Amino acid sequence: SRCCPVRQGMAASRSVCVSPPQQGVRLLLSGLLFLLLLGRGTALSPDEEDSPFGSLWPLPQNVHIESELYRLSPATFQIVHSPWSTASVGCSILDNAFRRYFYYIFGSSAERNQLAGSDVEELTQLQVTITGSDPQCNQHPSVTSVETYEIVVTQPVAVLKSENVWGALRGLETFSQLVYEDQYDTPLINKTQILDSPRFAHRGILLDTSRHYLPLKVILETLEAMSFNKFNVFHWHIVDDPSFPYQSISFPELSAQGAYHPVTHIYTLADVKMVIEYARERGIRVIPEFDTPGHTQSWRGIKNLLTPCYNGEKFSGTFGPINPSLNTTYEFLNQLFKEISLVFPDAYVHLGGDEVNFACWKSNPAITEFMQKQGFGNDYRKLESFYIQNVLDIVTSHMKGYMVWQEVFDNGVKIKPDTIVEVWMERNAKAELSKVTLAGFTTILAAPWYLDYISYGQDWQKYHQVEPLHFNGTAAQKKLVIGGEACLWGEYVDATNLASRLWPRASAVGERLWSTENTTDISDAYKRLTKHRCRMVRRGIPAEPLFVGHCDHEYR
Ligand code: CP6
Repeated sequence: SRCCPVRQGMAASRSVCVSPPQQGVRLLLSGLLFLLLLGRGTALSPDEEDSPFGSLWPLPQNVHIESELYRLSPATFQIVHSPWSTASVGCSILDNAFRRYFYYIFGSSAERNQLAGSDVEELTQLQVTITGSDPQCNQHPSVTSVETYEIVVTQPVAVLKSENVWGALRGLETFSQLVYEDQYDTPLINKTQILDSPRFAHRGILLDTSRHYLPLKVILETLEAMSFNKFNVFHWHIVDDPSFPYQSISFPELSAQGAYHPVTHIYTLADVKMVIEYARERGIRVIPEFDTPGHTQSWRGIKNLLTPCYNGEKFSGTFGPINPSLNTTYEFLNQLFKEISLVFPDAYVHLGGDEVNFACWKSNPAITEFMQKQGFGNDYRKLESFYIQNVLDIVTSHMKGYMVWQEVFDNGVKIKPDTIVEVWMERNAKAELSKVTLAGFTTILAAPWYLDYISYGQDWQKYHQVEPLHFNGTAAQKKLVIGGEACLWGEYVDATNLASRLWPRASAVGERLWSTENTTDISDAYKRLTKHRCRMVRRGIPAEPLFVGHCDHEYR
């Protein structure tokens, strides 16, 4: 059956607050509504398959949907700055978002005649009010950005209020999700009140552009899809062993020798700036990861940077992690991170530090000698710590904060108190969260959300059911968990399958990180996510299906 006012109207027939009602009450109410709708001459029966929350995803923290309906006409509807807003035309981040969301709300139906619904009152405007003295139109989002917003949909104008542009962007997405179409394609919206803010401040997606080069278009599409799911961090695992696509200004030989192709498979400064601006316009931070000292095989363009590995007495012909024993290593890293600090505006860079293989370091006589001189004995973790501490000092000197993978903490490296430790190992992840937060570090969780791991069936449910704060710790410890990331490592992903592998499975992570802890009704989530997935498809993201079925838009 097609999307019609009965389905959503039924769903919205009562005041809906965040916990779904009892089945009995629900049946009674839908029965009553059925009669009511029959009275209005609508011939379709109520459909139990809709969520009371329609297609909202992630579920806002406080939602109140009423039965009263308004229609929207693409010919007259406007998204505008309210006269009381501290922002106005010229705040390009909002002007552009208004245009984008107008298009998402009406799509191609903007051309069509609106035949039906003349008995329904019209909603003519969405007025957006920024209340803060600084709307932050020209700023970049940060970990402390306020994303709270409030929506009141009532006749004749709807109002969206937020302190600054970041909340407004989230609210525009939610508003667009409230609009649906009846059987005559008339856009409708229920009388609604929403007060919403994220549960976690850091809601990230990791893309890996080293295992496969991802064309700019794919990255931008991902950022767009992230905004549909209220993600706010793009963790750009930009380089790794297989390739080095970042074109450095200071060290062009890195991509010249390390990229899959020195011209076509690189990200130029202009490309990087475009990614950052496209992300900013959607309230998304870009955190680049330059993973060292391991995962650096592609950095071969720099002479004497990687450790030569030995076979007994002689050079084996292969190279290992970055050589931590040479001064030239740190001179190079200082130059590189100076550039990175200027190119990427976010307050944080990710320094990796994961999976360092000590075998090559162990084989190299010069490293052995350095170990003796430093008094490290046989403990290569001390050598790793020495290296990482140098890198941390370099990055600090360029006024950046840093994120690291959990091994850096596990190996006892001295890290600044505001370091963010990313927990990625599935085994003992809860114990790790306890340990990291007990030591007072801020942390984000990635371990349960490795989306490159695929299996038969609806694994999104497993991602949705994760509770990031279910670990042993005090309230103060739990406060240190600022969010999480869905990781899409690139071994088996390129432009051909990225979108369908990521969406809507990452949407489950998006809801876990945005909505309340008790947003756990999996059958309600299924209904909303099915529609949300169809909406992503309609908006051009080839998100894979959850299960058998069809999308309403397939008929149009
Ligand atoms: N690449 C880098 C990877 C992984 C990590 N770092 C990884 C390891 C194990 C799994 C998934 C990904 N491919 N640089 C670890 C953070 Cl299961």
